[in-house]
Amino acid sequence: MKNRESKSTERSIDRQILELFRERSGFVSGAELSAILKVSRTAVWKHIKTLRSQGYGITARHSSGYRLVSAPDVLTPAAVTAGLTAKILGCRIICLPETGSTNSEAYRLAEEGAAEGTVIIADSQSKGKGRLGRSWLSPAGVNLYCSLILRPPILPVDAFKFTFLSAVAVARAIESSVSIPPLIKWPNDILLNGKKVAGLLNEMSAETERVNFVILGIGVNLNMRPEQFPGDLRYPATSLAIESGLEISRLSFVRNLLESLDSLYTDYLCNGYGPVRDEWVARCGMIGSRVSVSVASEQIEGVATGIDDSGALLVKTATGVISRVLAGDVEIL
Ligand code: BT5
Repeated sequence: MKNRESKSTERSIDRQILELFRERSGFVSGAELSAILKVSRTAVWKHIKTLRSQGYGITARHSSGYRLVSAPDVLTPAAVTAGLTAKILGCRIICLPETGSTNSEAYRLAEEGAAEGTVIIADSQSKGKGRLGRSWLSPAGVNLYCSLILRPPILPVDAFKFTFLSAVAVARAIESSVSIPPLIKWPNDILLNGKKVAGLLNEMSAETERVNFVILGIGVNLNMRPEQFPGDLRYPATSLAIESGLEISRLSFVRNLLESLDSLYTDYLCNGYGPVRDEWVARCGMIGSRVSVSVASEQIEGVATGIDDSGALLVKTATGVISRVLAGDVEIL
């Protein structure tokens, strides 16, 4: 127990040092660091050495102190939380080098009582989950795979709203990384230049009248290369790097995403679902388009006219009948 506490104190000092470096762009003296962190100057030096061993470029100058010159694109709790202003999301961040599925891990932790706002991030997944038993390709070192635990005071019938909320958050985060506008495709895809760049998988635990928790599972292809995509994917797929030609910082992306999710979630708790719905509709690339929807063994073709209050897609067929589609796969024709 004591050992675990001292490890977490050590990590929190690492995080505070990174936060101080980010607040000041220049040098921070060893004396100042030791006064703020309430540790000896020798201890400060040890923490600087640890951060360097994790890939942080920190220069030391005798007369001026320490300065951060580069940070590795490695997802660690200290790096993700440094300077994060999110109020609810990210209260606890767990970064795993590999796991089966971040959703399964989050579900297990939520059942054990993990707090709302807990975030699980993995560098790679060996059993990344898509919908309906499909799998999500999750190679190491290039993308983002994360799951968040929320405990919203809602009825189970309202849980679908969280797929819409995370789609808007992912679209916002993509928009702040590249200059190509992302489009949302009902129910759980984000497209860039018409190709799938992110997928969402929300799961929940509920009783008849109460949601115990919701898991928001988010996978975003950030730096995946063309040769890493197999030829048999359901829809054309891509990554932010392929479309923009830029190397995307996973760290900046996940921080943007957590900030977006946090602000949308707090707004949802104060002002309800209306603003999320409006932004989702504005960002949805298929309203007014001809679509073909597979629902179980049935195929419905028509024009997507909108979504209803239960999140169902409304499709107007050639006969003028409006079909409500609650779940299915959509192809934009
Ligand atoms: C989804 O399912 O799009 C939901 C994906 C959610 C993944 C995240 S990662 C973090 C969290 N933990 C998990 O275990 N899951 C979530 P669906 O609409 O069913 O799409 C799955 C289909 O997309 C597959 O059958 C493939 O054809 C294709 N696919 C698989 N991996 C892909 C990738 N990385 N990029 C684009 N398409 C992919």
